[in-house]
Amino acid sequence: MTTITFTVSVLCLLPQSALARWACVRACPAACTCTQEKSCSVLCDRSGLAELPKEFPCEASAISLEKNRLKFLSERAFGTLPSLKSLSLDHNNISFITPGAFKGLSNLLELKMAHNDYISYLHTRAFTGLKKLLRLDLSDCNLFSIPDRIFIEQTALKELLCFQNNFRRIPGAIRGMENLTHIYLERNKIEAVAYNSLLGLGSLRYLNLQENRINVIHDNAFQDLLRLENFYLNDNLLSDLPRLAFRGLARLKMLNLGGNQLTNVSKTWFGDLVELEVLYLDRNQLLNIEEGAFENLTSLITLHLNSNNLSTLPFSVFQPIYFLGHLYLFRNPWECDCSLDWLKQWMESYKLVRDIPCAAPPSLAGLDLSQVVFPAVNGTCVEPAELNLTTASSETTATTENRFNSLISKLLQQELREEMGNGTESLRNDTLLDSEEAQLAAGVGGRWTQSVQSLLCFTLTWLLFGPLHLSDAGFWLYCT
Ligand SMILES: *C1O[C@H](CO)[C@@H](O)[C@H](O)[C@H]1NC(C)=O
Ligand SMILES: *[C@@H]1O[C@H](CO)[C@@H](O)[C@H](O)[C@H]1NC(C)=O
Ligand SMILES: *[C@@H]1O[C@H](CO)[C@@H](O)[C@H](O)[C@H]1NC(C)=O
Ligand SMILES: *[C@@H]1O[C@H](CO)[C@@H](O)[C@H](O)[C@H]1NC(C)=O
Ligand SMILES: *[C@@H]1O[C@H](CO)[C@@H](O)[C@H](O)[C@H]1NC(C)=O
Ligand SMILES: *[C@@H]1O[C@H](CO)[C@@H](O)[C@H](O)[C@H]1NC(C)=O
Ligand SMILES: *[C@@H]1O[C@H](CO)[C@@H](O)[C@H](O)[C@H]1NC(C)=O
Ligand SMILES: *[C@@H]1O[C@H](CO)[C@@H](O)[C@H](O)[C@H]1NC(C)=O
Ligand SMILES: CC(=O)N[C@H]1CO[C@H](CO)[C@@H](O)[C@@H]1O
Repeated sequence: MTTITFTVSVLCLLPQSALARWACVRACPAACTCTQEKSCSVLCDRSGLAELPKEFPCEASAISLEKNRLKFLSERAFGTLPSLKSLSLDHNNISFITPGAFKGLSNLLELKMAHNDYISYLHTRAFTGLKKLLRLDLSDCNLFSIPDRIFIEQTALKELLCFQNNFRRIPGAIRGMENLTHIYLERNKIEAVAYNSLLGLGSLRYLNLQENRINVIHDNAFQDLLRLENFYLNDNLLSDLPRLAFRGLARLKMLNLGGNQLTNVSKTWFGDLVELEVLYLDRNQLLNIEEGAFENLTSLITLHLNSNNLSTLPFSVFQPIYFLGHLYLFRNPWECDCSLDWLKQWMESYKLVRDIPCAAPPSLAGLDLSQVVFPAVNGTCVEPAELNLTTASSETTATTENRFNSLISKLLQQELREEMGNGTESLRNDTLLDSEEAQLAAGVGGRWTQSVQSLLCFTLTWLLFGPLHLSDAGFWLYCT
């Protein structure tokens, strides 16, 4: 019984698939290879074709004509191919598309025409008949603009690739295309994003505008992009953004503003970006980040602030603290004073931050923040300029630990003062670069030898805390 069923099913399928294979191959153009697997695909890449073949198999589901020398597409250039889903004309030399060239391809889903250096113009009816198109690739052509009504029939379009052309503005043709999910417009010459450039793009998840010349973004320009997840605005000429530029973009996961000319980060920009995971603000000229700027970024994992003009970073910028992940701060002129003490502690505690070279004070230039030891009096960081013996001796109510800390500080400080005079210069001597530096910090060459000082230090430690605390790194710094 099973044998019979098996035989029958083979008999039923065999003629059909054989017929299809025969039909696909029968009409195969001379320059092409045709194969019938699940569907009929016609491969004519690199065949030196200067003109389209006269006929394609009418079952054709995919046709590839990449890397030929095609110059011109006439009306109904491909005839009627109701099964055609995918057509690639990448890397040809097409300069003109006759209106109606694709008529007859009513089920085409994907059209690739990238890397045709001479397409500088498209007629309003260039894509007539392509009512089901989902993906259109016009990248690396030579387009300066496209007609506003060119996509009037392509209402289903999801992905539009137009990177590396000569657009000076965002094509008006995309306005209101509510099914678009991906727009690639990087490497054009776009100068502004107008309030209406991106209206009605409610499905958009990916927008790439990087490497343009955008210097102005109008108020509310992104207001309809409520589903946007990945947004590239990097490497443009932005020196400022509208107050509420990203209002409502609650699904945004990645925002790249790197490589612009921003000087301030406003606290109003990112208030709605509760899902943002990665924020790039690198390679700007940031001098200032407003308190609360990152306040609502409760999903943030990575923040790039490297290569800016930041000299300080108030702790309050990161409050409340939920920030977890990576913080990039290198290539900034950091002023390593007490206001960065919190950052140093972060570096040590969380290992999220690395590489914070100090540019100031001059005595610390070139050192990494992680190597700077801030003098502590009464348990809190004190600028060396403020440190003086009067202050230190007035702390009668200090706890034992504080007293110990400040006692050691005082001793060191007194010696340093005696040795180098006063002023911030002495901070240099509180810096531990390596063991040599540590010895300097302890005042080698001073009134005391290092060993006498160490002995005093250990003795004090022992007296006050017992041997346990000798393992404490903080005390080691003082004692070695
Ligand atoms: C200490 O500071 C005072 C006032 O700023 C200055 O006059 C003096 O020369 C300084 N001493 C040393 C040794 O640098
Ligand atoms: C491509 O087309 C342009 C203009 O139609 C022509 O100047 C150029 O020579 C062509 N290049 C090739 C390789 O055929
Ligand atoms: C979006 O696509 C769906 C089908 O995928 C279609 O019904 C709808 O009309 C399209 N939207 C627009 C604005 O054409
Ligand atoms: C940047 O912030 C500083 C200080 O808050 C302010 O003086 C300056 O005007 C701001 N600059 C811009 C371009 O917003
Ligand atoms: C953070 O979100 C709250 C609640 O949505 C809002 O009231 C506040 O203004 C936001 N903060 C900023 C800096 O936008
Ligand atoms: C940032 O620093 C660079 C080089 O250090 C300098 O040329 C530029 O003018 C600075 N920008 C601002 C806004 O201070
Ligand atoms: C030393 O400390 C006292 C008391 O806090 C303060 O009034 C004085 O200005 C300090 N001196 C220096 C040079 O900072
Ligand atoms: C040291 O700390 C104690 C208690 O925390 C405080 O009362 C005192 O004012 C502090 N002294 C100085 C000089 O800051
Ligand atoms: C002992 C020692 O190295 N002192 C140095 C402290 O810092 C000043 C300024 O950098 C130097 O001039 C001293 O030689």
